[in-house]
Order: sequence, then C-alpha cells, then structure tokens
Amino acid sequence: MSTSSHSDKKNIIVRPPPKSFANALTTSQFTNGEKPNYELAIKQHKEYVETFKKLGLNVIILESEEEYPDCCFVEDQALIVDNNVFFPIPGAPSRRGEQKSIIKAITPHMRSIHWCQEPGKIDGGDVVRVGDIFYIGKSKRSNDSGISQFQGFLRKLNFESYVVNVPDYSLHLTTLCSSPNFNLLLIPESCQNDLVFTNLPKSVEIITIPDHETYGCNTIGIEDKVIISEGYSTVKKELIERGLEIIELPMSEFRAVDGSLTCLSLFYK
Ligand code: CIR
Repeated sequence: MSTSSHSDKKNIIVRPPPKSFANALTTSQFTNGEKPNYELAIKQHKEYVETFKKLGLNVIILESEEEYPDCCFVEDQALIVDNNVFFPIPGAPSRRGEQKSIIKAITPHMRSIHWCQEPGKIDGGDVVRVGDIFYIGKSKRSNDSGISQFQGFLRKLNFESYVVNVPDYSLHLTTLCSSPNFNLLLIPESCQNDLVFTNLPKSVEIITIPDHETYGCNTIGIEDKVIISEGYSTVKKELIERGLEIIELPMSEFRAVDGSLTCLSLFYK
C-alpha cells in the first residue's frame, strides 16, 4: 500500500484472486483487452506472497470471495496511516462489498478508525506517500468530497497533503507513480507536466521513465530493496544505479486488469 511509511511495513494483508478474476474491471490501458488467466494469476500471487515472507514480514492471507472479481486489490479498501485507518467508500460500486472482511481483519490492530461518508468516494490506489507528504489523485474513482474527508483525517495526524489530477487514461495515481523510498519518485516521462506534486521536498529526486515503461513506475520499497514488475529494464537500471537491490516479480495477469504491485497489499506495523 502506498500510505505506509517505510518503517511501517511489518504486517501485510493480501488476498488471492478469485476464480471469477477474468471478470475484474479493466480500462485496458495496459492490454488489448485480453482477459487475465486465473491459474497464472494464482501462481504470480503466490510469488508475491513468498517474496514478503522471505523479507521477514508477517503475511495475513484473507480468503478470496467469488462475488468480487477484484477482491485481490486490497489497497483500495483501506487507507492506513501509522496504524490509524480511514475506510473509504470505494469509487466502483461493484467493489464496495469487498470491504467487509478487510474491516474485520484490520480494525483490531488500529489506534483509531475513521469512515468516509457519502457523497465521498476515494480508492486507496489514489494515494501516494512521499516521505511524510501525501499526494491524493483526483480520478474517476476519487471525488472532491472523499479527498477532502481523507485530508481532514491526515490533518488530525499532522500530515500535509495535496491533490494531483490523474489523467483520464489512467485508473489511479498509483497506476502512474510510486515512491520506493523517501528520496525517490518514479513517474512516466509524459506525466512530467501533467502530474503536479506541490511542495515536493527538494531532497526528493524525480526519476522519469520512458512512457512504454509506465506500468513499471509502480514499485514497493522495503528498506534498501525495491520490488518491481518483471520486464521494465529502465526502472531496474535507474534503481540499481542508486544503490538499491531489485526483486522482480511477474505481474502480467494483474496488469491486464489495471492492478499494479501496490494494489495487492495493505501494510501496518
Ligand atoms: C479496478 O478497476 O478496480 C481493478 N481492476 C484494479 C484495481 C487496482 N488497484 C489499485 O490501483 N490500487
């Protein structure tokens, strides 16, 4: 998840894709409309889970639910900041029921619990934390009311936040960028002017990546290691050059339905 600080990544919640995964929502931004393959998605998800186990995280695996084809994308269902949670109203009505089991799994571990109210809607996938500044994507899934309610939650926790307009062709802000550690922000070249990161600290280096590697801009940093999607050579090279250790994971089946690495997890400490 993109709201946790790098030191918060002790526990990780994941959920394997259900058999109905081929019916997951998609914009086809990254494909020609081909459906994901369930068996391959399960294999890729297992590799994802094993990676975090090897890195020493405590992995909590929730059961998938057939009636929710998108239920593996747990990032969208909760916004956890330093073990305080804001439960959003997800932007896609078909995904709202996924939240029940997430609420049950998370609430016992949280210091405080907050709820988005109608007419607000916001997806976890629209939030990117860069150091201690939060950037919130205004997108097809996240509206002004949802964003301002989440900003109110952040203010109570003494965090600054800014809104970033997500271009129409993309689902979420995390579809386009990520911050693998508090000094780096990866964005696609063509988004240099479109994505405005207000008050980005001077210590943060923006690495621009060729547009054909846009999907590769979503990464997960764990200490000096960065998990990236397999097949994005520029992303890999740029991060290695900055002294980071790379772990590559195959993500083709999740990519087919707009799911990136961060979408598959929720972290708390
Ligand atoms: C959806 O359209 O909701 C899913 N197919 C993909 C969700 C990706 N989640 C994320 O970026 N956080």
